Amino acid sequence: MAHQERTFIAIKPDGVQHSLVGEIIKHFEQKGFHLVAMKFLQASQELLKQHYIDLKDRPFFPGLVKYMNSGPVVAMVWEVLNMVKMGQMMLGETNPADSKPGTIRGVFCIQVGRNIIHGSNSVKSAEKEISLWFKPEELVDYKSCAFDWIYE
Ligand code: IDP
Ligand code: MG
Repeated sequence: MAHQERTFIAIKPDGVQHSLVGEIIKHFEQKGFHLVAMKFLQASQELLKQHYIDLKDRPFFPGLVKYMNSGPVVAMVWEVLNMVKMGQMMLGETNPADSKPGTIRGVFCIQVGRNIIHGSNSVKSAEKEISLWFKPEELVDYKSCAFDWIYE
């Protein structure tokens, strides 16, 4: 059976303000990602500083935290085979200017500081991020009726 990995994906405040929540979720749903958890919240500065801790010494860090805290976000956990590669393919590059046209960042945004979506970039960071944003009981375990039509 195909081994699936979990990733943490967040629609950032600009994605929410541009009314792209449904559109973005549709991409993951239709591609065949398996939804495990989802919530709508305005993240605290503390949570965001933890989330982006690896970037704390970068010059854009204060602006990044302010941007991410400026409005609500949609936090999600999705499961998919080979999630790092698949996530990169779906999201595009960090800088929308370098993102291919078919990717979420390639289609819906222009600048790196307003790139509308976050996705984990390793299995380890996904685990860290999921435990930061979700309690274990918020992760739902169920079988998708489409599983055997998505995986061979
Ligand atoms: P990622 O989101 O593609 O994993 P990271 O390098 O981890 O990219 O950076 C996290 C986030 O920080 C980016 O998605 C973007 O919102 C923001 N960011 C990264 N580099 C810059 C920059 O040079 N200026 C402003 N914001 C940046
Ligand atoms: Mg990153």
